[in-house]
Amino acid sequence: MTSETLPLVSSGKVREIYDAGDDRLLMVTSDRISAFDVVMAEPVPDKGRVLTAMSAFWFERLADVAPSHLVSTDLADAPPWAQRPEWEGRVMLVRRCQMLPIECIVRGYLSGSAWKEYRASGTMHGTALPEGLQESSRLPEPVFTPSTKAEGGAHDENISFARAVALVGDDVAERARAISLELYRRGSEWAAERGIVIADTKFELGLVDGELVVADEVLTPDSSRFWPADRWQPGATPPSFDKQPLRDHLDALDWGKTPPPPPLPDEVVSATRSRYVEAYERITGRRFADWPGVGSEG
Ligand code: Q0N
Repeated sequence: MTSETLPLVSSGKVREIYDAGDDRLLMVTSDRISAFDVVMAEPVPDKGRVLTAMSAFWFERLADVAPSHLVSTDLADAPPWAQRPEWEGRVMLVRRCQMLPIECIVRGYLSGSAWKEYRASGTMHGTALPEGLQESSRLPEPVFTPSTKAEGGAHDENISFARAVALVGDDVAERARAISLELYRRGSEWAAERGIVIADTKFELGLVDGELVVADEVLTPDSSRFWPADRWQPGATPPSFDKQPLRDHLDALDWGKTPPPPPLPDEVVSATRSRYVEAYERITGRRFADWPGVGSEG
């Protein structure tokens, strides 16, 4: 089967999803990287494997909080048309679920759009926060701040919990919030003990036979803000654990942050790759070299 006839279901900035039959999907995570919402021309080698391996680690580790959509990361379990050596280590065979039409965001620190809102009005997601917080301050407790997908590439739109209830129902909304908060609590505590602050994160949940399952990717640098714990301090913007070499490079250029992206020097690509691998090894305690496909030139 040629690429034109692969059963593509969706193609995103960094990931393709294929219909694997039998109520299964095959998610293939690429090595593409974006900065300031623009996808760079050069891939970051092994980034797709790092994201896949890290999600698989969390799905397993957090399975007692909620079941996940993950069936297998073994390429041998994928359909015959998927047996491409370059996909080794970056595929997830998953259960097809009915995705909730909300993004389940949890924030533990005041950053990004939440910091901008607080600075302007003393609130986060419309709710008052204590006075005196600074950029990057740790919140008194993690907060569930759901959003919906905006149309046509616009940014996501914050929604109230009441609006989430209207979209998915009382019971599902409450379970989604409880699961999201617990995943964040457990994951961020684990990561913090290993020198990585997870400032905030986005979960995508779905339903299978009436049961909520964790879909998409989980607690990766692409779905979360990762900060080096030793660089965190209230009142400053910590560097991104994974993308800072890339951002520093782009900031030094006179680039308008609109396509086309500037070409990336090898050193920037290589430094960025190292940060992803380091995040994986710190969080999992496993050697990335042991993950399928690593070093196989795929
Ligand atoms: C799915 N995406 C892209 C929401 C979707 N396990 C699943 N079952 C059914 N559908 C999907 C999954 C997964 N994972 C995921 N598309 C379909 C991810 N997001 C993008 C943003 O909007």
